[in-house]
Amino acid sequence: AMPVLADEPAANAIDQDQRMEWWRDARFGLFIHWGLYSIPAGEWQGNTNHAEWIRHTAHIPLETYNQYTDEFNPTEFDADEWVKMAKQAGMKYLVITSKHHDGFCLWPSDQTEFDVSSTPFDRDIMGELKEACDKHGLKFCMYHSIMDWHHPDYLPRREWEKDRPADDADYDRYVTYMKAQLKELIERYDPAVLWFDGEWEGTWTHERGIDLDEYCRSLKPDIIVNNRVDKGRRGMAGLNAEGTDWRGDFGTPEQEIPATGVPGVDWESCMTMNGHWGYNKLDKNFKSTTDLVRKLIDIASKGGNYLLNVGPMANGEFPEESIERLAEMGAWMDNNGDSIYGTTASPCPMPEWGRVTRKGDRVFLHVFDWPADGKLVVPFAAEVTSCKLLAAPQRTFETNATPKGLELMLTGDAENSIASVVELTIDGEVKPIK
Ligand code: H79
Repeated sequence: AMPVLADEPAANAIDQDQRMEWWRDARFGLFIHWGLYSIPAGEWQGNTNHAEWIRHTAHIPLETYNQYTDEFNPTEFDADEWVKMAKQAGMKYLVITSKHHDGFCLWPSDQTEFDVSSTPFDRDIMGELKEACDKHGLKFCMYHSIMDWHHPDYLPRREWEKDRPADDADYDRYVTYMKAQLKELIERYDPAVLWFDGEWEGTWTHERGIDLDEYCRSLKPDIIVNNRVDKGRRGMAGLNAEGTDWRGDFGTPEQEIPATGVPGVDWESCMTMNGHWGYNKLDKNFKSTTDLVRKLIDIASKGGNYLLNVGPMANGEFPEESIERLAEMGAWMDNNGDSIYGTTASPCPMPEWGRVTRKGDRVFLHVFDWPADGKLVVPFAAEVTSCKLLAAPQRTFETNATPKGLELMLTGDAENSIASVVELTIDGEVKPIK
């Protein structure tokens, strides 16, 4: 056979820009952390600050934690309801924990008994969600933890683990298990994204990352994989270290938003609505809808995606506070989503009054602080052909070119207290002014 040239793409490799097209347009997705940990709901022996890490943070013995499989019975679970809430919020994709660090599988896996088929709720949760996503036009995606505190072959052990003997553990055998599971997930549920996590432990290596990335791609050539498949991620900032050709299609800032855009790099900030990923019954410290929408705008203005989390309860329902916020974000998105979907990063420095996004010949000004005197300076020079409110296009405004930038003469009150979006149509270039 002909030798394959080093710079020749694999036969099944699909161009990255092509694979990432829907993802870049989507901008807004729902993260779901759900598993056995939703049953203790954050509480263990009087301590109430736990969540999806509860087995680790409360040092729960394996045999004790395993007993939650007898209790997992989310009779109120309705995949259609969940997906409809995401859709109405304006989200374009959904990422759910097929398996978190505790090792429990939310689909009936042929590879383990530690799965939903060993619970009273013997239903294919992943299958139901995939079907609902297809029905409502959302991309169905999966989070899958590399770290696994349950599998006998996973290494290393935590220092407090006394009940999972390490003597006969074989990490290669664990990786074989994980790959067999991923084959099940890809073949049965066809996830658009695989969102890996728990890659930071010393047992996971760059070589293993390359192998896993190629394995997933061999099963589904257009799959999108996050950078946690490999070892490039640097801390919670989530972007890759420079100097190595790390695998993964996008960076993963966690609970933070980059200070500026990152030209040429795809990234997605994942964030909680309150202070936990998994359900915590006492955590009522929810961000306001205004805060959440402005985070989405801030992220879009920097060219990133926002993956916003909900931690459903053990009965299968979303917490009331999450339902409210999704609905309220949706109300803003209904009128203003055109300024988010399919946009690219701001063409100018970040102004004090808000944020800026762009789509072709249109520039969107997200005004957080509506000026009392009506004067708004946008730090770029451009030929403006129209200037109006996106959600109330009958309200048009005058613009003047000044040395500091384009000056808008806003009239009337803010259209929306979260963010009023002014839509500019531009003829020709947009020249930023520093
Ligand atoms: O699934 C949610 C959390 O349970 C999980 N990721 C999100 C999406 C999560 N795992 N760990 N953490 C969050 C915080 C862990 C931080 C650390 Fe590290 C791991 C500190 C040291 C090792 C990451 C890697 C940050 C620095 C190095």
